[in-house]
Amino acid sequence: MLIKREPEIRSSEITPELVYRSRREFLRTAGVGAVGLATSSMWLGDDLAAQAVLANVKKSTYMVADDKPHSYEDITSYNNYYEFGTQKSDPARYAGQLTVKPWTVKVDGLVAKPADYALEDFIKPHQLEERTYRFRCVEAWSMVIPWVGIPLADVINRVQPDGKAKYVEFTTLMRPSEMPGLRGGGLDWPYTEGLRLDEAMHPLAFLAVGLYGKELPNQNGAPIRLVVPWKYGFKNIKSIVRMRFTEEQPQTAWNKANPREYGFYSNVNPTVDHPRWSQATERVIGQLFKRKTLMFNGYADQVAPLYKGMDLKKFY
Ligand SMILES: Nc1nc2c(c(=O)[nH]1)N[C@H]1C(S)=C(S)[C@@H](COP(=O)(O)O)O[C@H]1N2
Ligand SMILES: [Mo]
Repeated sequence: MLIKREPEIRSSEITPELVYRSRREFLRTAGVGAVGLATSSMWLGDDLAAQAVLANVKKSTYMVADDKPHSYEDITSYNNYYEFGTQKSDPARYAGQLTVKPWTVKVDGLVAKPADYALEDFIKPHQLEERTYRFRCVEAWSMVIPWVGIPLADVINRVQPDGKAKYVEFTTLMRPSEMPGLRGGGLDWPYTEGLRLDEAMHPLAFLAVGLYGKELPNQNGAPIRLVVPWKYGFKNIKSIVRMRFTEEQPQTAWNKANPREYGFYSNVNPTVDHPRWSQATERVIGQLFKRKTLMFNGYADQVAPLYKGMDLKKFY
């Protein structure tokens, strides 16, 4: 079923994977880090400017997965994005029709600088980096994905939550005319997620706007999505239109739909089974043998202190 092919690359695309790879190789051998490129304020709104910026970001050496990244084809054809349907192939088939430019993110709640931010004012080119993270879905499959984006903490520091804020809630776009899955899917739309503020400020928490040096494909959550690599995939909310800072723990779409199966924390934990299946192992997409699931998806050294003293069976 998962047939490996070369990624299909439109001739209009400036940075196919192979070019990207060789450029990365070049940058490494040339010892070049960040390459300063077009930084006009409309950079993400303009296809060419965005491609030029995204193809040349610095590669983070900071806490990345050691495995080889999955292919562009795997990452962009086997997706969960219920707004477009519940089949793994639905997002690739239907998300192309989603309009992602222009895009604004509303920041509100307990924050000093609430506003409707144009995406390009939210994501500064010089802060971009590539982070290759292991990704673990609660359905017990995993991939390794080279994201491009900025640390979530950078954005949070800029909008300045006030002293009372303890959580941040994220909301996905809800646009029935472009999202056929909103008619079903069993979730109470719009899709929402949340993090405790200290989790959100953790240096591993990331806002992705790109993948493999290109703009995020719609099926992966364009134009901006969350990546929290120590948590199950459903925490990684796509196509974010709102960030709200709160004192109370926000509700989350999956917890509302099935509180017994999906908790607020959703940390990857091989010792706490899902009520309907084990979390001890995972199927690595494209590989024959299962691998053992690691505590906090392999990021325990970095994130375990966030949960010190908590009963992780209770706070699942
Ligand atoms: N808005 C929204 N975000 C979402 C989902 C969704 O259905 N809607 N699915 C989640 C789940 S279950 C997973 S596993 C990941 C999948 O991300 P990927 O398709 O980029 O691998 O997105 C998460 N974010
Ligand atoms: Mo998932």
